[in-house]
Amino acid sequence: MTTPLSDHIDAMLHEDRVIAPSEAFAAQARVTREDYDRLYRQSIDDPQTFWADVAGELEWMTPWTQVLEWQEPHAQWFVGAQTNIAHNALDRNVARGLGDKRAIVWEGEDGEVRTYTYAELLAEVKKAANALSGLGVQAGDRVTLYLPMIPEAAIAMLACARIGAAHSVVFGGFSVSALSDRINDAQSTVLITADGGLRRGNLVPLKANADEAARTTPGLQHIVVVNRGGSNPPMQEGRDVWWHDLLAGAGEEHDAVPVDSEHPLFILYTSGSTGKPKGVLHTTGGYMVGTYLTTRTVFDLRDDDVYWCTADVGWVTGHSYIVYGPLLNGATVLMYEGAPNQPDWGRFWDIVQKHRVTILYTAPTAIRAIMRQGDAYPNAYDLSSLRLLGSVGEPINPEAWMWYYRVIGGERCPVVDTWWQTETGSIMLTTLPGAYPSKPGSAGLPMFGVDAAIMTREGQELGPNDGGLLVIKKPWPSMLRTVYGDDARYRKSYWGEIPHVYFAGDGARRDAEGYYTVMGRVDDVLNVSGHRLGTMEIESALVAHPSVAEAAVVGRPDDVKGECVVAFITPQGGHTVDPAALRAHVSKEIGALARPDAIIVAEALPKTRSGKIMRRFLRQIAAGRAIEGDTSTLEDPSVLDRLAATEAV
Ligand code: 6R9
Repeated sequence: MTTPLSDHIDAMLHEDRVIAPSEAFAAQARVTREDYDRLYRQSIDDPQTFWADVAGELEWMTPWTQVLEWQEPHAQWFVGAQTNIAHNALDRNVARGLGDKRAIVWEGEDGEVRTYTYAELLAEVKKAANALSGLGVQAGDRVTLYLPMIPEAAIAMLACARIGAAHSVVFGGFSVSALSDRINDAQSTVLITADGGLRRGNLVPLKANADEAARTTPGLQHIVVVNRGGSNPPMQEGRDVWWHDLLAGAGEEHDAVPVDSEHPLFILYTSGSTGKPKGVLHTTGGYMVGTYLTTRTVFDLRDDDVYWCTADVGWVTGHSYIVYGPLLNGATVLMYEGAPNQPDWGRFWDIVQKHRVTILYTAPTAIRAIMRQGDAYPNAYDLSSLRLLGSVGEPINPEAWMWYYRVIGGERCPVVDTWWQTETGSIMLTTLPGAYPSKPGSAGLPMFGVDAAIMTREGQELGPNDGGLLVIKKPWPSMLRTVYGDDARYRKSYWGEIPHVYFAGDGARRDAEGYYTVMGRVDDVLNVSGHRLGTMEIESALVAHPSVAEAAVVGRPDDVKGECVVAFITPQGGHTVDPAALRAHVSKEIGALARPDAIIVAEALPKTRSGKIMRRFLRQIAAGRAIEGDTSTLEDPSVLDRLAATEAV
């Protein structure tokens, strides 16, 4: 926990532009400034009434007896109530007349388009629910999903929710060992995957990875395979079954299983500051209410919107803002399978034009990558359907914000920068469009029910413009409930760092008007292209290679990825280091996203006399900066000069 606040801080502190929403937008906004002020106050002063009102818009099979039961650090929301989130997302919307409305419009990387209405999606989910039950999956069980961005990913998630099984979605870019670890940690008996997913014209071999992972997952009994690529992978008799065969044989009738409000909905693994990823556990009722409300208000959602979130369902943004939040609201969700530059960097704008997308929610890394290619790509398309833009995953630098606003939004669309985390389940900080003006680079104001503050490590609350640690002082409905199988880690990581508050792990400051600017992680977690990676995970992968004795991984600011991975290693005696082999090894251990951009091979790493590696100095060296700070605690300060003089490979 020694990382200084990120280098973005300077640029952001000097940013003072304020962009007000257009009068046209403000006039029709779902939440006006007065609404926000009043509702925010109520949500903090009288959360029970505020949340009961929101929850009342959804269907519950049994009502709650109490809105919140808080025994720090454990919350129960809508105590005693029973509901089902898939029922609320599908049956409820069909019942209120949305059966023929498009729920999912999917575009494959190869240009294929498939559409599901709410009635069609419900029918598929019912069959999938019956199919999973047929494989012996019961309420309370876990099912692992390792899928590309295809409609079956959403169908499988909703089918799990419908029968009360928790899904654990593993991002398709993760490696065999990452998949196997997650299957074992969740003790899943069923894995749903595909033969492959299309990425830059290639079929990512998901089934082959699943087969390899299954060698080290003794509890796994079934692998269900969606035929995405027509590639005919080997199928193991008795264990593997095609998704389409399974669904063809499944019954069409299915009533959603009422589950307790606190029944587990999903586990999603995310990197922390220690080696092993944390299985963040979310439960049903509070998560449902949180994603429902935030999708509606943050995106100012309307009946005729075509809403596109470019995230992958393997990340929390895909869970909350591709699947649950938008479908609970009866929205039309666009889902895209592939890469943003396939066949070229105009792909996003081609999709916006073709499907008349009205709301676009993407990540700063994508914006910066596209921005680099020049304005010609977006300018070649008709983007006039867009009315709202969103950003998520990492701090957005003011330049990228302005470009997004100007070139993509035509200075017509508000940009909502949304800060939240896997753990928070739904958006926590943002400037509601139409209610308040945006300040580029600053996420903005707290969402309803979010009692945020900036504190010192000692728990002292800081005033305007002081940089410190972002904390949340009160429980909120969509908060994580625990770390799956490791409640001690939950208590320690989130409620044990600073007494009696939720510690987000981010550095931030708040200005005099209450706008929060989030600077980045203050722990040993990197944010590479909006994806969280633990430096210790990468270090363990590196030292597992025979040629590596010691490894220290740090982040380096990167114009496109936000941050990239720099690895300092010392070789194992008698071995020479092959950088290509090391990168391939990290890819195999974790996934391509964790591959070091630069590897610096050294004779020694900077260590204190007690043997602790001083990453602070490594970060300075990685960024090409002069060494700052007290080097006298180092065992051998001359190591720093030698490292700075070493070329990366
Ligand atoms: C939703 C998501 C969470 C971490 C978080 C922070 C960073 C996300 C941000 C942002 C600044 C924003 N982060 N959104 N930083 N401004 N708008 O990304 O979840 O993958 O768990 O990452 O991402 O550092 O702590 P997750």
